[in-house]
Amino acid sequence: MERKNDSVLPSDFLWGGAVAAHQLEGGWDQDNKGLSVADIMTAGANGKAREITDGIVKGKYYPNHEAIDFYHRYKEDIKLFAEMGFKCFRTSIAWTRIFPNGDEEQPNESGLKFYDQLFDECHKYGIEPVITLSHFEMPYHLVKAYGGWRNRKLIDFFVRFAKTVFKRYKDKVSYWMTFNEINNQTAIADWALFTNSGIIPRSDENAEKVMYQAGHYETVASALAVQIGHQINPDFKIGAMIAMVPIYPASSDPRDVFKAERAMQSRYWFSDIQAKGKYPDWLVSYQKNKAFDLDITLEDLDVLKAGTVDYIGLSYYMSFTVKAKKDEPKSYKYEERKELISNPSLPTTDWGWQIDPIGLRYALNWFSDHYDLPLFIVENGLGAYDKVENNQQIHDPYRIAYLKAHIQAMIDAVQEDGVKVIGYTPWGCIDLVSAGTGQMSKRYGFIYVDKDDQGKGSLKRLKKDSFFWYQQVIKSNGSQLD
Ligand code: P53
Repeated sequence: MERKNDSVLPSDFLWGGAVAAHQLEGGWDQDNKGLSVADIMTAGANGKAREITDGIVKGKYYPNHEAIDFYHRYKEDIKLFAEMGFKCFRTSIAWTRIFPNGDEEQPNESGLKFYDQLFDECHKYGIEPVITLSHFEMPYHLVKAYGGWRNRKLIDFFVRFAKTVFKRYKDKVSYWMTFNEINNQTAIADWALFTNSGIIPRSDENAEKVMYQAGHYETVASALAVQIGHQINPDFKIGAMIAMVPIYPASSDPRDVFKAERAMQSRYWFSDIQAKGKYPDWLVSYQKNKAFDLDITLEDLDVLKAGTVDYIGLSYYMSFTVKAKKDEPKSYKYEERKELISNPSLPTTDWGWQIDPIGLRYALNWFSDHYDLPLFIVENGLGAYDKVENNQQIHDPYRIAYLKAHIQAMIDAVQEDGVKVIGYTPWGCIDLVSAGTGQMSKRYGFIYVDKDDQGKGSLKRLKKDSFFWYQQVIKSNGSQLD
Protein backbone atom coordinates (compact mmCIF):
# COMPACT_ATOMS: atom_id res chain seq x y z
CA MET A 1 0.00 0.00 0.00
CA GLU A 2 1.21 3.48 -0.87
CA ARG A 3 1.98 5.41 2.32
CA LYS A 4 1.35 9.11 2.43
CA ASN A 5 3.71 11.70 3.76
CA ASP A 6 1.25 13.59 5.90
CA SER A 7 1.56 11.47 9.00
CA VAL A 8 5.34 11.16 8.81
CA LEU A 9 6.52 14.37 10.43
CA PRO A 10 5.40 15.19 13.97
CA SER A 11 2.84 17.97 14.30
CA ASP A 12 5.36 20.09 16.22
CA PHE A 13 8.03 19.75 13.51
CA LEU A 14 10.14 22.91 13.41
CA TRP A 15 9.85 24.33 9.89
CA GLY A 16 11.63 27.62 9.50
CA GLY A 17 14.64 29.34 8.00
CA ALA A 18 18.24 30.06 8.97
CA VAL A 19 20.62 33.02 8.87
CA ALA A 20 23.61 34.32 10.82
CA ALA A 21 23.95 37.75 12.41
CA HIS A 22 26.97 38.96 10.45
CA GLN A 23 25.50 37.91 7.11
CA LEU A 24 22.30 39.94 7.39
CA GLU A 25 22.24 42.41 10.28
CA GLY A 26 24.58 45.12 9.10
CA GLY A 27 24.77 47.87 11.74
CA TRP A 28 28.37 46.74 12.21
CA ASP A 29 29.33 49.75 14.38
CA GLN A 30 25.94 50.56 15.88
CA ASP A 31 25.18 50.76 19.59
CA ASN A 32 28.75 49.96 20.71
CA LYS A 33 29.12 46.84 18.62
CA GLY A 34 32.77 45.78 18.31
CA LEU A 35 34.65 44.67 15.22
CA SER A 36 34.23 40.99 14.34
CA VAL A 37 36.30 38.78 12.07
CA ALA A 38 33.54 39.11 9.45
CA ASP A 39 33.93 42.90 9.48
CA ILE A 40 37.45 42.75 8.06
CA MET A 41 36.68 40.42 5.15
CA THR A 42 36.21 41.95 1.71
CA ALA A 43 33.94 40.70 -1.05
CA GLY A 44 35.44 37.99 -3.24
CA ALA A 45 33.69 36.61 -6.29
CA ASN A 46 32.65 33.26 -7.69
CA GLY A 47 35.93 31.34 -7.55
CA LYS A 48 37.84 34.23 -5.98
CA ALA A 49 38.54 34.12 -2.24
CA ARG A 50 37.71 37.00 0.09
CA GLU A 51 40.59 39.04 1.41
CA ILE A 52 41.22 39.15 5.15
CA THR A 53 42.62 42.60 5.87
CA ASP A 54 44.57 43.76 8.91
CA GLY A 55 41.76 45.83 10.42
CA ILE A 56 39.62 48.03 8.21
CA VAL A 57 41.45 49.40 5.20
CA LYS A 58 40.08 52.58 3.64
CA GLY A 59 38.76 52.21 0.12
CA LYS A 60 38.01 48.49 0.45
CA TYR A 61 34.48 47.14 0.35
CA TYR A 62 33.28 45.09 3.32
CA PRO A 63 29.89 43.57 2.47
CA ASN A 64 29.00 42.59 6.03
CA HIS A 65 29.07 46.19 7.31
CA GLU A 66 25.63 46.91 5.97
CA ALA A 67 24.62 43.43 4.77
CA ILE A 68 20.83 43.57 4.23
CA ASP A 69 20.26 45.97 7.14
CA PHE A 70 18.21 43.47 9.13
CA TYR A 71 19.30 45.40 12.22
CA HIS A 72 16.83 48.11 11.25
CA ARG A 73 14.37 46.04 9.23
CA TYR A 74 13.87 42.91 11.32
CA LYS A 75 10.22 43.67 11.99
CA GLU A 76 9.37 43.77 8.31
CA ASP A 77 11.39 40.59 7.66
CA ILE A 78 9.97 38.57 10.53
CA LYS A 79 6.51 39.49 9.35
CA LEU A 80 7.36 37.92 6.00
CA PHE A 81 8.70 34.79 7.74
CA ALA A 82 5.44 34.59 9.68
CA GLU A 83 3.52 34.88 6.42
CA MET A 84 5.38 31.79 5.16
CA GLY A 85 4.27 30.03 8.34
CA PHE A 86 7.66 29.68 10.06
CA LYS A 87 7.54 27.79 13.35
CA CYS A 88 11.12 28.72 14.13
CA PHE A 89 13.86 31.11 13.03
CA ARG A 90 17.54 30.28 13.34
CA THR A 91 19.95 33.16 13.75
CA SER A 92 23.04 33.88 15.83
CA ILE A 93 23.80 36.40 18.52
CA ALA A 94 26.64 38.59 17.29
CA TRP A 95 29.23 38.07 20.04
CA THR A 96 30.55 41.61 19.39
CA ARG A 97 27.21 43.23 20.23
CA ILE A 98 27.35 41.65 23.68
CA PHE A 99 31.11 41.77 24.33
CA PRO A 100 32.51 44.23 21.75
CA ASN A 101 36.14 43.23 22.36
CA GLY A 102 35.42 39.83 23.82
CA ASP A 103 37.45 40.27 27.01
CA GLU A 104 35.29 42.78 28.92
CA GLU A 105 33.95 41.91 32.36
CA GLN A 106 30.53 43.46 31.71
CA PRO A 107 28.24 43.01 28.70
CA ASN A 108 26.99 45.80 26.46
CA GLU A 109 23.39 46.50 27.44
CA SER A 110 22.32 47.96 24.08
CA GLY A 111 23.39 44.75 22.33
CA LEU A 112 21.43 42.64 24.79
CA LYS A 113 18.40 44.86 24.25
CA PHE A 114 18.48 44.36 20.50
CA TYR A 115 18.10 40.58 20.87
CA ASP A 116 15.36 41.03 23.47
CA GLN A 117 13.41 42.96 20.88
CA LEU A 118 14.22 40.51 18.11
CA PHE A 119 13.11 37.48 20.12
CA ASP A 120 9.96 39.28 21.30
CA GLU A 121 9.13 40.04 17.69
CA CYS A 122 9.50 36.33 16.83
CA HIS A 123 7.28 35.25 19.73
CA LYS A 124 4.62 37.71 18.62
CA TYR A 125 4.04 35.34 15.69
CA GLY A 126 4.65 32.11 17.59
CA ILE A 127 8.09 31.73 16.01
CA GLU A 128 10.64 29.89 18.16
CA PRO A 129 14.15 31.41 18.02
CA VAL A 130 16.95 28.87 17.43
CA ILE A 131 20.23 30.46 18.41
CA THR A 132 23.85 29.85 17.45
CA LEU A 133 26.38 31.33 19.86
CA SER A 134 29.39 31.58 17.58
CA HIS A 135 28.78 31.78 13.85
CA PHE A 136 31.98 32.99 12.10
CA GLU A 137 31.83 36.36 13.91
CA MET A 138 34.14 36.24 16.94
CA PRO A 139 35.56 39.54 18.23
CA TYR A 140 38.54 40.66 16.14
CA HIS A 141 40.23 41.91 19.30
CA LEU A 142 40.51 38.29 20.48
CA VAL A 143 42.42 37.55 17.29
CA LYS A 144 44.80 40.49 17.64
CA ALA A 145 45.42 40.38 21.38
CA TYR A 146 45.25 36.63 22.06
CA GLY A 147 45.91 34.84 18.77
CA GLY A 148 42.32 33.58 18.48
CA TRP A 149 41.52 30.02 19.56
CA ARG A 150 45.22 29.12 19.75
CA ASN A 151 44.85 30.49 23.25
CA ARG A 152 43.22 28.67 26.17
CA LYS A 153 41.98 31.99 27.55
CA LEU A 154 39.37 32.02 24.80
CA ILE A 155 37.48 29.31 26.68
CA ASP A 156 36.76 31.74 29.53
CA PHE A 157 35.71 34.55 27.21
CA PHE A 158 33.35 32.29 25.30
CA VAL A 159 31.88 30.82 28.48
CA ARG A 160 31.26 34.31 29.87
CA PHE A 161 29.45 35.25 26.67
CA ALA A 162 27.41 32.02 26.71
CA LYS A 163 26.47 32.43 30.37
CA THR A 164 25.40 36.04 29.84
CA VAL A 165 23.02 35.27 26.99
CA PHE A 166 21.73 32.01 28.52
CA LYS A 167 20.72 33.96 31.64
CA ARG A 168 19.29 36.90 29.78
CA TYR A 169 17.17 34.87 27.35
CA LYS A 170 16.36 31.83 29.48
CA ASP A 171 12.63 32.40 29.03
CA LYS A 172 12.81 33.44 25.37
CA VAL A 173 15.09 30.84 23.78
CA SER A 174 15.05 27.06 24.23
CA TYR A 175 17.12 25.82 21.27
CA TRP A 176 20.83 26.67 21.20
CA MET A 177 23.93 25.63 19.30
CA THR A 178 27.47 26.37 20.44
CA PHE A 179 29.81 26.69 17.40
CA ASN A 180 28.59 26.89 13.83
CA GLU A 181 30.12 24.25 11.55
CA ILE A 182 32.85 23.63 14.10
CA ASN A 183 34.30 20.95 11.82
CA ASN A 184 34.71 23.10 8.69
CA GLN A 185 38.20 24.03 9.82
CA THR A 186 39.38 20.48 9.20
CA ALA A 187 40.17 21.87 5.75
CA ILE A 188 43.01 23.84 7.46
CA ALA A 189 44.44 25.74 4.50
CA ASP A 190 41.02 27.13 3.85
CA TRP A 191 39.71 30.44 5.21
CA ALA A 192 37.55 28.38 7.59
CA LEU A 193 40.34 28.32 10.18
CA PHE A 194 40.05 32.08 10.31
CA THR A 195 36.27 32.36 10.29
CA ASN A 196 35.86 29.58 12.87
CA SER A 197 38.84 30.24 15.10
CA GLY A 198 40.46 33.55 14.18
CA ILE A 199 43.62 31.81 13.02
CA ILE A 200 45.82 32.31 9.98
CA PRO A 201 48.61 29.77 10.46
CA ARG A 202 52.07 31.37 10.63
CA SER A 203 54.87 29.93 8.54
CA ASP A 204 56.67 28.83 11.72
CA GLU A 205 53.81 26.73 13.03
CA ASN A 206 52.30 23.40 12.07
CA ALA A 207 48.85 24.33 10.75
CA GLU A 208 47.39 20.90 11.41
CA LYS A 209 48.53 20.95 15.02
CA VAL A 210 47.11 24.46 15.47
CA MET A 211 43.77 23.30 14.10
CA TYR A 212 43.67 20.36 16.53
CA GLN A 213 44.57 22.62 19.44
CA ALA A 214 41.94 25.24 18.59
CA GLY A 215 39.37 22.50 18.00
CA HIS A 216 40.18 21.04 21.40
CA TYR A 217 39.67 24.35 23.22
CA GLU A 218 36.40 24.86 21.35
CA THR A 219 35.04 21.43 22.26
CA VAL A 220 35.94 22.14 25.89
CA ALA A 221 34.24 25.56 25.70
CA SER A 222 31.22 23.94 24.06
CA ALA A 223 30.99 21.27 26.78
CA LEU A 224 31.23 23.89 29.53
CA ALA A 225 28.49 25.92 27.85
CA VAL A 226 26.26 22.84 27.68
CA GLN A 227 26.69 22.22 31.42
CA ILE A 228 26.15 25.85 32.40
CA GLY A 229 23.15 26.19 30.08
CA HIS A 230 21.46 23.18 31.66
CA GLN A 231 22.03 24.64 35.11
CA ILE A 232 20.45 27.93 34.06
CA ASN A 233 17.46 26.25 32.45
CA PRO A 234 17.14 22.45 32.53
CA ASP A 235 14.73 22.65 29.60
CA PHE A 236 17.34 24.12 27.27
CA LYS A 237 18.16 21.97 24.23
CA ILE A 238 21.79 22.63 23.41
CA GLY A 239 23.23 21.16 20.26
CA ALA A 240 26.40 20.80 18.25
CA MET A 241 26.44 22.27 14.75
CA ILE A 242 28.26 20.21 12.17
CA ALA A 243 28.84 20.84 8.46
CA MET A 244 27.76 17.46 7.17
CA VAL A 245 29.40 16.62 3.88
CA PRO A 246 29.40 12.84 3.36
CA ILE A 247 32.66 11.68 1.81
CA TYR A 248 32.39 8.80 -0.65
CA PRO A 249 35.08 6.51 -2.05
CA ALA A 250 35.65 7.02 -5.78
CA SER A 251 35.41 3.25 -6.31
CA SER A 252 35.10 -0.07 -4.49
CA ASP A 253 38.92 -0.33 -4.42
CA PRO A 254 39.54 -0.95 -0.70
CA ARG A 255 42.18 1.78 -0.71
CA ASP A 256 39.57 4.29 -1.82
CA VAL A 257 37.12 2.92 0.73
CA PHE A 258 39.59 3.23 3.58
CA LYS A 259 40.60 6.68 2.47
CA ALA A 260 36.96 7.77 2.56
CA GLU A 261 36.63 6.26 6.04
CA ARG A 262 39.65 8.21 7.29
CA ALA A 263 38.31 11.36 5.63
CA MET A 264 34.99 10.90 7.45
CA GLN A 265 36.82 10.33 10.74
CA SER A 266 38.85 13.48 10.11
CA ARG A 267 35.80 15.63 9.46
CA TYR A 268 33.58 14.27 12.24
CA TRP A 269 35.78 13.91 15.32
CA PHE A 270 34.30 17.15 16.65
CA SER A 271 30.82 15.65 16.82
CA ASP A 272 32.25 12.38 18.17
CA ILE A 273 33.46 14.40 21.16
CA GLN A 274 30.39 16.59 21.45
CA ALA A 275 27.98 13.65 21.27
CA LYS A 276 29.93 10.89 23.03
CA GLY A 277 32.00 12.96 25.44
CA LYS A 278 35.36 11.53 24.44
CA TYR A 279 38.02 11.52 21.75
CA PRO A 280 37.72 8.72 19.19
CA ASP A 281 40.52 6.14 19.48
CA TRP A 282 41.95 6.76 16.01
CA LEU A 283 42.51 10.42 16.84
CA VAL A 284 44.22 9.75 20.17
CA SER A 285 46.57 7.48 18.27
CA TYR A 286 47.01 9.90 15.35
CA GLN A 287 47.89 12.86 17.56
CA LYS A 288 50.31 10.72 19.55
CA ASN A 289 52.03 9.35 16.44
CA LYS A 290 52.42 12.87 15.08
CA ALA A 291 53.93 13.99 18.41
CA PHE A 292 51.68 17.06 18.43
CA ASP A 293 51.99 17.30 22.20
CA LEU A 294 48.75 19.23 22.55
CA ASP A 295 47.55 21.02 25.65
CA ILE A 296 44.82 18.55 26.64
CA THR A 297 44.45 18.13 30.41
CA LEU A 298 42.75 15.38 32.39
CA GLU A 299 40.36 18.01 33.68
CA ASP A 300 39.45 18.87 30.08
CA LEU A 301 38.61 15.23 29.44
CA ASP A 302 36.21 15.26 32.41
CA VAL A 303 34.58 18.42 31.08
CA LEU A 304 34.07 16.79 27.67
CA LYS A 305 32.45 13.79 29.32
CA ALA A 306 30.07 15.92 31.36
CA GLY A 307 29.01 18.30 28.58
CA THR A 308 27.54 16.17 25.83
CA VAL A 309 24.97 17.77 23.54
CA ASP A 310 21.20 17.23 23.41
CA TYR A 311 20.96 17.09 19.63
CA ILE A 312 23.00 17.40 16.46
CA GLY A 313 22.35 20.47 14.33
CA LEU A 314 23.68 20.00 10.83
CA SER A 315 24.12 21.86 7.60
CA TYR A 316 23.85 19.89 4.39
CA TYR A 317 24.59 21.21 0.90
CA MET A 318 26.61 18.58 -0.97
CA SER A 319 28.77 15.47 -0.83
CA PHE A 320 32.49 14.96 -1.53
CA THR A 321 34.36 12.09 -3.16
CA VAL A 322 37.97 10.98 -2.57
CA LYS A 323 40.41 8.71 -4.36
CA ALA A 324 43.50 7.09 -2.85
CA LYS A 325 46.92 8.01 -4.19
CA LYS A 326 49.11 5.25 -5.65
CA ASP A 327 51.38 5.06 -2.64
CA GLU A 328 49.21 6.31 0.19
CA PRO A 329 51.18 6.41 3.47
CA LYS A 330 49.81 4.37 6.38
CA SER A 331 49.35 7.48 8.44
CA TYR A 332 46.92 9.55 6.41
CA LYS A 333 46.91 13.27 6.74
CA TYR A 334 43.59 14.30 5.32
CA GLU A 335 44.10 17.43 3.23
CA GLU A 336 40.64 18.21 2.12
CA ARG A 337 41.07 20.73 -0.64
CA LYS A 338 43.80 18.67 -2.32
CA GLU A 339 42.08 15.32 -2.15
CA LEU A 340 38.60 15.82 -3.50
CA ILE A 341 37.60 14.64 -6.93
CA SER A 342 34.44 15.36 -8.86
CA ASN A 343 31.69 12.75 -8.65
CA PRO A 344 30.58 12.06 -12.24
CA SER A 345 27.12 10.92 -11.15
CA LEU A 346 26.14 14.28 -9.65
CA PRO A 347 25.23 17.68 -11.07
CA THR A 348 27.04 20.78 -9.84
CA THR A 349 25.86 24.27 -8.86
CA ASP A 350 27.28 27.41 -10.46
CA TRP A 351 29.69 27.52 -7.50
CA GLY A 352 30.92 23.97 -8.01
CA TRP A 353 28.96 22.32 -5.17
CA GLN A 354 27.75 18.84 -6.11
CA ILE A 355 24.02 18.38 -5.62
CA ASP A 356 23.14 15.10 -3.89
CA PRO A 357 19.75 14.66 -2.18
CA ILE A 358 20.36 10.96 -1.42
CA GLY A 359 23.47 12.13 0.41
CA LEU A 360 21.17 13.84 2.89
CA ARG A 361 19.37 10.59 3.62
CA TYR A 362 22.76 8.90 3.96
CA ALA A 363 23.96 11.70 6.29
CA LEU A 364 20.90 11.48 8.54
CA ASN A 365 21.34 7.72 8.83
CA TRP A 366 25.05 8.14 9.54
CA PHE A 367 24.43 10.57 12.40
CA SER A 368 21.63 8.48 13.78
CA ASP A 369 23.79 5.32 13.76
CA HIS A 370 26.79 7.04 15.33
CA TYR A 371 25.18 9.19 18.01
CA ASP A 372 21.59 8.10 18.54
CA LEU A 373 20.50 11.70 19.07
CA PRO A 374 17.73 13.83 17.58
CA LEU A 375 18.82 15.66 14.43
CA PHE A 376 17.99 19.18 13.35
CA ILE A 377 18.72 20.17 9.75
CA VAL A 378 19.60 23.80 10.40
CA GLU A 379 20.95 24.60 6.92
CA ASN A 380 20.26 23.33 3.43
CA GLY A 381 19.77 25.17 0.19
CA LEU A 382 20.90 26.20 -3.24
CA GLY A 383 23.01 29.29 -3.90
CA ALA A 384 21.95 30.55 -7.33
CA TYR A 385 21.81 33.64 -9.53
CA ASP A 386 18.25 35.03 -9.63
CA LYS A 387 16.67 37.32 -12.18
CA VAL A 388 14.00 39.90 -11.43
CA GLU A 389 11.43 40.13 -14.24
CA ASN A 390 9.93 43.42 -15.35
CA ASN A 391 6.85 42.82 -13.23
CA GLN A 392 9.04 42.36 -10.12
CA GLN A 393 8.53 38.60 -10.08
CA ILE A 394 11.34 36.11 -9.47
CA HIS A 395 10.88 32.66 -10.95
CA ASP A 396 13.18 30.22 -9.18
CA PRO A 397 12.11 26.67 -10.13
CA TYR A 398 15.75 25.48 -9.69
CA ARG A 399 15.61 26.41 -5.98
CA ILE A 400 12.25 24.72 -5.52
CA ALA A 401 13.55 21.57 -7.26
CA TYR A 402 16.62 21.45 -5.01
CA LEU A 403 14.67 21.94 -1.79
CA LYS A 404 11.92 19.56 -2.82
CA ALA A 405 14.40 16.74 -3.50
CA HIS A 406 16.13 17.31 -0.17
CA ILE A 407 12.92 17.50 1.85
CA GLN A 408 11.84 14.27 0.18
CA ALA A 409 15.15 12.65 1.17
CA MET A 410 14.59 13.84 4.75
CA ILE A 411 11.08 12.39 4.74
CA ASP A 412 12.46 9.10 3.39
CA ALA A 413 14.94 9.01 6.27
CA VAL A 414 12.14 9.59 8.77
CA GLN A 415 9.57 7.33 7.16
CA GLU A 416 11.72 4.45 5.96
CA ASP A 417 14.68 4.59 8.32
CA GLY A 418 13.09 5.87 11.53
CA VAL A 419 15.59 8.71 11.90
CA LYS A 420 14.51 11.34 14.43
CA VAL A 421 14.49 14.77 12.78
CA ILE A 422 13.07 17.66 14.82
CA GLY A 423 13.20 20.46 12.29
CA TYR A 424 14.31 21.88 8.98
CA THR A 425 15.52 25.44 8.43
CA PRO A 426 16.75 26.18 4.89
CA TRP A 427 19.74 28.47 4.73
CA GLY A 428 19.43 32.15 3.87
CA CYS A 429 15.64 32.20 3.91
CA ILE A 430 16.09 35.83 2.97
CA ASP A 431 18.96 36.72 0.58
CA LEU A 432 22.12 37.64 2.47
CA VAL A 433 25.88 37.99 2.17
CA SER A 434 27.58 34.70 1.25
CA ALA A 435 30.01 33.49 3.89
CA GLY A 436 32.32 31.85 1.38
CA THR A 437 32.50 34.53 -1.30
CA GLY A 438 31.04 37.70 0.25
CA GLN A 439 28.70 37.95 -2.72
CA MET A 440 25.08 39.08 -2.62
CA SER A 441 24.49 37.43 -6.00
CA LYS A 442 24.89 33.95 -4.51
CA ARG A 443 21.28 33.89 -3.36
CA TYR A 444 19.50 31.30 -1.23
CA GLY A 445 16.34 33.16 -0.21
CA PHE A 446 12.61 32.81 -0.55
CA ILE A 447 12.74 36.58 -0.23
CA TYR A 448 14.78 38.58 -2.71
CA VAL A 449 16.76 41.58 -1.47
CA ASP A 450 17.59 44.32 -3.96
CA LYS A 451 21.35 44.69 -3.50
CA ASP A 452 24.31 43.80 -5.71
CA ASP A 453 27.90 42.68 -5.22
CA GLN A 454 29.16 46.27 -5.15
CA GLY A 455 26.75 47.20 -2.36
CA LYS A 456 24.26 49.07 -4.51
CA GLY A 457 20.49 48.63 -4.39
CA SER A 458 17.35 49.80 -2.64
CA LEU A 459 17.34 46.89 -0.13
CA LYS A 460 13.71 46.35 -1.06
CA ARG A 461 12.29 42.90 -0.30
CA LEU A 462 10.42 40.85 -2.96
CA LYS A 463 8.75 37.46 -2.69
CA LYS A 464 10.12 34.82 -5.06
CA ASP A 465 8.02 31.93 -6.43
CA SER A 466 9.70 29.73 -3.82
CA PHE A 467 8.13 31.89 -1.08
CA PHE A 468 4.66 30.63 -1.97
CA TRP A 469 5.91 27.09 -2.54
CA TYR A 470 7.51 26.91 0.92
CA GLN A 471 4.39 28.40 2.50
CA GLN A 472 2.44 25.42 1.18
CA VAL A 473 5.11 22.94 2.28
CA ILE A 474 4.85 24.22 5.84
CA LYS A 475 1.08 24.38 5.81
CA SER A 476 0.85 20.76 4.69
CA ASN A 477 3.61 19.70 7.14
CA GLY A 478 5.67 18.43 4.26
CA SER A 479 3.01 16.40 2.50
CA GLN A 480 2.60 18.79 -0.43
CA LEU A 481 5.93 19.27 -2.16
CA ASP A 482 4.69 19.98 -5.69
P1 P53 B 1 28.04 30.27 1.27
C1 P53 B 1 31.26 25.64 3.05
C2 P53 B 1 30.70 24.37 2.99
C3 P53 B 1 29.52 24.13 3.65
C4 P53 B 1 28.90 25.14 4.37
O1 P53 B 1 27.73 29.04 2.24
C5 P53 B 1 29.47 26.38 4.45
C6 P53 B 1 30.63 26.64 3.79
C7 P53 B 1 31.21 27.98 3.82
O2 P53 B 1 31.12 28.57 2.57
O3 P53 B 1 28.98 27.38 5.22
C8 P53 B 1 27.65 27.39 5.69
O4 P53 B 1 27.50 31.48 1.91
C9 P53 B 1 27.59 28.44 6.76
C10 P53 B 1 26.84 29.68 6.37
C11 P53 B 1 27.00 29.89 4.88
C12 P53 B 1 26.34 28.74 4.17
O5 P53 B 1 26.87 27.50 4.58
O6 P53 B 1 29.50 30.26 1.13
O7 P53 B 1 27.11 27.99 8.01
O8 P53 B 1 27.28 30.76 7.14
O9 P53 B 1 26.51 31.11 4.42
C13 P53 B 1 26.42 28.81 2.67
O10 P53 B 1 27.32 29.96 -0.01
